[in-house]
Amino acid sequence: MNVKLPIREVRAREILDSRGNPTLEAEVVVENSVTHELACGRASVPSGASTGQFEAVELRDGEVRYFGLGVRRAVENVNAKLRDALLSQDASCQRKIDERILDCDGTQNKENLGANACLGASMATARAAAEALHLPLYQYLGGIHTVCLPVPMMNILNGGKHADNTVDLQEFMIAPAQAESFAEGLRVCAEIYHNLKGLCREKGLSTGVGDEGGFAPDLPDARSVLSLIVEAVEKSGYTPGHDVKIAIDAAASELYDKKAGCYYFPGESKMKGQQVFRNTEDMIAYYEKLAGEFPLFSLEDGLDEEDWDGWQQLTARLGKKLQLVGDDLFVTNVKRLAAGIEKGAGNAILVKVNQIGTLSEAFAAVRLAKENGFRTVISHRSGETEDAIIADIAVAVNAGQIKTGAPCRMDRVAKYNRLLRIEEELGPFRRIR
Ligand code: 2PG
Ligand code: MG
Repeated sequence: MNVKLPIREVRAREILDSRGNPTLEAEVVVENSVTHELACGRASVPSGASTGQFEAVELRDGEVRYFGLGVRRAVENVNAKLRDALLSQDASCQRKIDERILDCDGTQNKENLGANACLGASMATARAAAEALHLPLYQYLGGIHTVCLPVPMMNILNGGKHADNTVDLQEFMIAPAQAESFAEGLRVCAEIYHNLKGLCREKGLSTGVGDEGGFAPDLPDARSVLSLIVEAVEKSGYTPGHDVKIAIDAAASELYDKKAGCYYFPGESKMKGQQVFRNTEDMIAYYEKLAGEFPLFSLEDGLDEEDWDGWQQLTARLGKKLQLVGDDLFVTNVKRLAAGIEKGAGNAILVKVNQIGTLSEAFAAVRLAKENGFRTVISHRSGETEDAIIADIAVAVNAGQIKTGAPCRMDRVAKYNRLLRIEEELGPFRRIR
C-alpha cells in the first residue's frame, strides 16, 4: 500500500531574520495515511539585500510598522489562500504541491501571494513529508542519489551592500581545494578566518563583521583584500592556489550606474581621492588581471544583471579559467538560465530558493544547469534565520558547492553544523573538485 501524506494544517507567522527584519515562517502538518501519525514541518524564508531586479516578488506590507518591511500580508496569504489550496493534498508529491501553489498565485513573478508566502509553504511541506516518513530531509528530497557533500565557499571578508566599509566588491570567499572531507574543509576555512582576524588586528584594521559574518575593514581596493586573504592563508600553513582557492562575488549590479553606462566604485574612490569608474571592458580586464595575480577560481556577478553582451565577452575571455556564476543574472529562473546557456553567458548558477519561490522550480534550475554542464552553487541570503534547509538541499541535489557565509553568527554556522551532521550520517564521500 502506498503511503499518502494528506495535509491537515497550514499556517504561518512573522518572525525576525538575522538583520532584525521581519520574515515569514510557515508550518505544515501532515497525516501519515498508514500510521495516522501527524507530523509537522517548519521552514523560514531568507531575504536578500543585493536583490536582483528579476527575482520573484518578496511581499512586504509597506506600512509604518517595521519601516514597511512587515510580512503580515504574506502570512495572511499562507493562512487563507494557500491553506485552502493545500489542505488534504498529498504532501509526498512536492511537484504537485508546488504546482498548486503556482496556480493559487497565478502570476509570473508571484506578486499576488508573494514569493515569501509561496516558498514558506513549499519548504514546510517538504519538511513535514520527510518528518512523516522518518527520513532526513536531504534523503527525502534526493533519495539514494545523495552522495556528495558540498565544498564550502566561505565568505570571510564582506563589502558592498553587506557592510559599511570601503570594500566595493561584496564578498571575498575561500574554498578548500584539497580537503578530504567536508569537516576538514570547514576546519581549514575556519582557521584561516581566525588568522585573518589576527592580521586585521595587527594592521590596525577593524575586526567588526558584515551581514554574513565576514570581516569588514576599510581597504582601498580588491587587490589589497586579496593580498590580505593570501597572507591569512599562508599564515595558517596552507598554500594559496593549491590547498585553498579564492572566490569573489562582485555583485556588480549594485555598482552599475545606468546613466553613466559604467560601474562606479564608491569605496575605492573615497580611499584614493579620485572617482573610479570602470566600463564593461575595463571590468573584464580588471578581473583578468586579478585572476592572473591571485588564485581566483570563481567570480559571481562580475557584470550587471542586464549586460548579456558583457557576460558573453566575459565568458569567452575567462570562462576556461574561472567559474563564472550568475546570481542576479539568472535569479534561479529556468528561463533566464536557458537564455544564458544559449548565449554562452556564464558557466555556473547560484541557486537561492527565495529568488524563485518554490522548491520544485529551484530544482528545475539545478537540473537544467547540470544537463548543460553548468556548475551549481546553493546559496544563503544575506538576511537568514536559524533554518538550515539549504544544507539539506545542497546535499539532496549534489550541488557540489555551497555558499553560506563566515564561520560566525549562528544564522551562518547553523548551515555548516547541519552539513557536519549530514556528513556523519553519509560518511565522508565527496566529489573532489
Ligand atoms: C548574494 C547574496 C548572498 P543577498 O549576492 O549572493 O551572499 O546576497 O542575499 O544580499 O542578495
Ligand atoms: Mg551574489
